[in-house]
Amino acid sequence: MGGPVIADLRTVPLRAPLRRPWGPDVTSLRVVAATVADSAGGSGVGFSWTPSAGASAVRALLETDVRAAVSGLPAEPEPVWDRMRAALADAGAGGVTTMAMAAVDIALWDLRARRAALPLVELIGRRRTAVPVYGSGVNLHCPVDELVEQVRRQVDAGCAGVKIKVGLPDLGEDVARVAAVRAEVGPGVPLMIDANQRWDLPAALRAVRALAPYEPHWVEEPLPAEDLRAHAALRARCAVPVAIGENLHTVGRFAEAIGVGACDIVQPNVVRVGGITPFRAIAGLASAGGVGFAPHLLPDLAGQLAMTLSQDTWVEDVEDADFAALGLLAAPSGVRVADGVLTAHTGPGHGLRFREPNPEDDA
Ligand code: SMN
Ligand code: MG
Repeated sequence: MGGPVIADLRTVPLRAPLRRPWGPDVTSLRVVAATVADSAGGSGVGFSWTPSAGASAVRALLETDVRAAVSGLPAEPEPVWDRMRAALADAGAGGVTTMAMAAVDIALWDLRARRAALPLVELIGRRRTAVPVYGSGVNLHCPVDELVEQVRRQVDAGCAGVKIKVGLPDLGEDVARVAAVRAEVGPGVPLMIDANQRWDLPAALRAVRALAPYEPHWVEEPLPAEDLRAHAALRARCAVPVAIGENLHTVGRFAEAIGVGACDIVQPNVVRVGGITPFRAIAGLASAGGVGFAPHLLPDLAGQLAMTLSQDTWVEDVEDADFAALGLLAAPSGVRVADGVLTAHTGPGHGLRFREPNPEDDA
């Protein structure tokens, strides 16, 4: 007799308005919550997530191809992940496919931990009691005084570092903003700059040279994410560490990025890469390849996983954008950010239970 098999997959769309919009076109975040039930009466909760495109496509994939592919399989994340990858291959190796796969993978890890009556962190193996948090913001559109106020709040709250957006059309304006933030936080606080792919190689070289005097801890996504060679060329010609990964979608692409020397730090997003199973594989690659590891967003889950990794890391916290602050949870998860560190004392599983949907969620 084998173990329990997957008996049911249900999905629910949720929409969370942002108290501080991330831009004119990003006023709410979308989550697709998924519940996987097994043949032994167990269940687990997973989710997909996106700030803009993809939620409807992800839900459609889950409701059609993914459900058909996983029904009746052993309710274990690793074999199910392989099966999902094969079943979705014609739709592409990563992107909406991995975003959909993540919902099932996360649900199966939750289910495994609940079956064992253990918090997910304990099931995987806790290596630390807390992880530091850095303050982040989607703030390229914010006037400089608001930007400075934001990083001040974050430093006052104990954040271990701060990250701001750069990549304005006028490099002089970027320099003035980074200078103002560095002056506000002082020399000792790690200050990261994130260009969200806005430069080409000559522009990145110019910008990084102009911003280097403010000692950025890293420059994030200086170039189009798919151009790993250009990142390697930039790294060869500038001293500021390069961080990429929020727009890489597969373990293979992370291996390639590390292999060609595209970055100093990798930043997988646990949803975009396909869930906990590949996220942990990428952490292993980073560790073996001697590059840093800093999860992209989703501190509610990435923070729990960070506690189980061999390498030290920190997690990214955007003001008002954790699941509790977004009003997405039915009950407190046990994940908490206070005094600049994230702690997790959840019940069995990852502790994330989503609220019921309402009519606005489907709009
Ligand atoms: C970012 C990307 C996507 C959504 C929010 C924020 C940003 C980051 O690039 O690194 O935080
Ligand atoms: Mg980024």
